[in-house]
Amino acid sequence: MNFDKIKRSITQSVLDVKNAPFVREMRKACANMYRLGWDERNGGNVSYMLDEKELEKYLDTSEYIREIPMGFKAEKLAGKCFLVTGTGKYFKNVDEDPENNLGIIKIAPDGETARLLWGWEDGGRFTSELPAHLMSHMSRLSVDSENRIIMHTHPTNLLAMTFVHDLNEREFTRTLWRMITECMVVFPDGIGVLPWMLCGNNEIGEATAEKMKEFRLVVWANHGIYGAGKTMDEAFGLIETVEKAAELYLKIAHLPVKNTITDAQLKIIADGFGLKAKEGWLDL
Ligand code: 2HA
Ligand code: ZN
Repeated sequence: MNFDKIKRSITQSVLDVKNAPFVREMRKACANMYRLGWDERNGGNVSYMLDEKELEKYLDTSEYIREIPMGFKAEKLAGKCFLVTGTGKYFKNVDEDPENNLGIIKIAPDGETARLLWGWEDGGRFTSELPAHLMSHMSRLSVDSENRIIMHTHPTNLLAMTFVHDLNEREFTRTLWRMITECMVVFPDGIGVLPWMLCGNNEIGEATAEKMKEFRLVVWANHGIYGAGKTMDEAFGLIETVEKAAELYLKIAHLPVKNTITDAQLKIIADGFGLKAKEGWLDL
């Protein structure tokens, strides 16, 4: 045993993976998402790209428990480590039982195999939406090297809105921008929208990742939403704001509107915060 290994084994007896700050963030996020009613049963999934140096404080990243084939290639992520929610697992249970509901994987050099470093103690595996997650990580990293989180969930009001609103992404975003003054501040870059597609496969993963090159938010019509962020708070905050705006939309959609936020006012908000609304999405 070399010195590093001895040091790590001593530290590990003190530092428990399930209480590492990044695992705590994931436990808290899943608990909040469940509490908000966004993640019924096994709905939703989250992936968090970890800093390997930080992870090494808790476990030996060169040793793995088992290998799990991913069914797609993510060469650009070879060697990267992710904390991921498990397939068939309930967000409701993540906080009290992280070792069975979460896993930490390291993408093998072939880019097609996930090496399990920790978690899924009951023999479980990563979310069925791993293709959409890892492909979206690659897209976001290509435009923002600091992106770490991809979050998928089923927010109730947003889902309802996809049944009754035009799915044109410019119109969908503009409606939401008008619902709360804060929306322009939170997502001036707009929201991408995909039509209904079958979930859990590479095709929807590729379509989501394509949109993620342009947007941090991608709606899956009649299903849910994907959000991306540098931090758990950023991804969560984006989705939370969209969901609140969708709730307002549903409360007023059937009523005669007497006051609204105009496009000129949306521009004032963007200017006031030093932001730029997505090019061509305001009618000025
Ligand atoms: O894994 O949300 O999209 C549960 C889902 C699938
Ligand atoms: Zn889903």
